[in-house]
Amino acid sequence: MTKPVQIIGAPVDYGANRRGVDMGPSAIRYAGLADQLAGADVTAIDSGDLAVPRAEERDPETEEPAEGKAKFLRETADVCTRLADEVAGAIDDDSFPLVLGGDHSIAMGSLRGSARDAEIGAIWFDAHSDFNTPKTSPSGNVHGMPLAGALGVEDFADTEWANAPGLSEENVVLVGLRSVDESETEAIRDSDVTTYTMSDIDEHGITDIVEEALDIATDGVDGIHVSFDLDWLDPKEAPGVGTPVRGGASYREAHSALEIVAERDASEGVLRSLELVEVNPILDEHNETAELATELAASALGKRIL
Ligand code: 5AB
Ligand code: MN
Ligand code: MN
Ligand code: MN
Repeated sequence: MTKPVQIIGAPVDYGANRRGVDMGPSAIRYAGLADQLAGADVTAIDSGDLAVPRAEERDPETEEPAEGKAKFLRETADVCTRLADEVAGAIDDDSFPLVLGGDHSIAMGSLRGSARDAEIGAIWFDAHSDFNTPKTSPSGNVHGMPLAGALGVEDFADTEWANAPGLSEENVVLVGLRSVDESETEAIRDSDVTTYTMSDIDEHGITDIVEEALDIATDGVDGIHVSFDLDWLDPKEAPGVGTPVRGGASYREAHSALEIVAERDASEGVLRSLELVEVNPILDEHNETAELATELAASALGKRIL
């Protein structure tokens, strides 16, 4: 990455069922993010964390918005709006936004910011498809909805904060799926997003799949956002996540995927923004998931061994 990288922490846990994911940005910094980025020859500026009021600060009398079952939707909208401004501001300053979560609900802010004044694509590395809406969600947790939100599916279509008008389904690719709700399956089939399951990775190998994902995501757009949920990895590699699912990507597959992204970026300048989400240090073992996140950031931003 030749641009200076601007680190933006989003210590949000409104979207997840489990407390602790709000400490993700601290854990990732503590695990040595600055050193890892320096090792990748990246110039990094840490702009600190967004101010995120604690869930407990909310007036318990406050009613949830009428849009159905979605917990903390109003608070999520507020943070995502501010995050979108930060991300768009970094891009305007000719830096590269690296967003640290926090739960995955923040992706609506990242994507909306990245898509401001631009057509973008997205690659979504995740065990889950995050394609629920307040009407279909089995849990009411907004971290299961951000892709539907950013694409303006159903209730999200008219929001001034969730959908990213510069992002089209044709340029969205989900990689490594292994846990998709029934309601999500229908919505995905009705959409123009491209999906690769873990079985596709078994069959074709991670390198071919990611090359293909890059072809699709970058086709005819100004650049891409990479959204990386740490639960994409197998829980043996990344235990510090709130919704682990067995049978995930291996340590090497995860690095390999992001190394291929970095290579494509080096030759074609395709990468516009990156986020690493769902690191929960309370559920982690010796901060190893946070440490993995720092290494993966370095791989995505072009770290070379030789
Ligand atoms: B994550 C589930 N589909 O909607 C839901 O970690 C899980 O951001 C969502 O991918 C997992 O609650 C959200 C069952
Ligand atoms: Mn996710
Ligand atoms: Mn997930
Ligand atoms: Mn196949």
